[in-house]
Amino acid sequence: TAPSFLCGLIGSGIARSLTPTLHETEGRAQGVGYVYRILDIDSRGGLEALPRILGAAVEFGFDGLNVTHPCKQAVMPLLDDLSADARMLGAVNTVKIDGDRLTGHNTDWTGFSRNLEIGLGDTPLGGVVQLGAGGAGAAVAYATMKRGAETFTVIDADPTRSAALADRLRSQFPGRTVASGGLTDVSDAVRSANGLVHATPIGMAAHPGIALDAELLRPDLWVADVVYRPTETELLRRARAVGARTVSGVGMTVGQAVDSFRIFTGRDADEARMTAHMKRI
Ligand code: SKM
Repeated sequence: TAPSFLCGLIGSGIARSLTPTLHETEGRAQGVGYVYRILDIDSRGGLEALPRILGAAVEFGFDGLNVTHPCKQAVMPLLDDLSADARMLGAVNTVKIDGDRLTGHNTDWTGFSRNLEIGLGDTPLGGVVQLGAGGAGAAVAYATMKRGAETFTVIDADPTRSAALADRLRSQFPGRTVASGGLTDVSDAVRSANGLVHATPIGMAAHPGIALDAELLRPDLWVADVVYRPTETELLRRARAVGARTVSGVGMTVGQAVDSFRIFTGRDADEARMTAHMKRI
């Protein structure tokens, strides 16, 4: 008989997540049984319920869990082991369950890293400016540094938040040049950068618009977005219009699912098939 897998997503406000259908559709395409459940902490007592939900998943024989906001740090002390990168990043979005042994991984950064690789090939990243230092920001900054950004400037509307991320990156990547700033620093930073990573919620359907003055976009500036809905944000549209190379957020969402699928099942997911599915839903 074909193998079967039981997985899920723990977090808050996740009823409309696309991850369950990405996993289940890929499982079906591979001819294996695959059930992927939403385990929303909001209806189960909030963050305090996390140990209980995790324990229940182990008891019920789950193979693995994705973990999203606001549980990516809170889950860490509940695990037996962490991948080196998850430990370094200080965030877990994927938990592999083997019997009663729980191992934490992070596929947000691997997903974004491969997305950059697919989108930009082996073009050197050069100097990079990133807008947004929140949860997604930490993972994409880590990926960008790992892929060899020469210099890195992180900007956030809350400069204490960008300063904190910059401090973390300096200790993760000793010897590399990392700067931080607030919104008044955007123009100068973008003018002297080769690439722009956008990691704020602006551009999502609920937060329409663009996070910087579109006049700052230029043909020789590559632009990567983490926002994946809509698939073409205003930022990407304007960047493409001036002839810039663009990398869409769809790839990061698919990339984290591909990597989590492999961790949960030991099987490779078909990235092109998952991307096609993601664009259909
Ligand atoms: O890290 C991912 C997570 O694996 C799944 C997810 C979702 O489905 O909303 C969001 C991200 O945090």
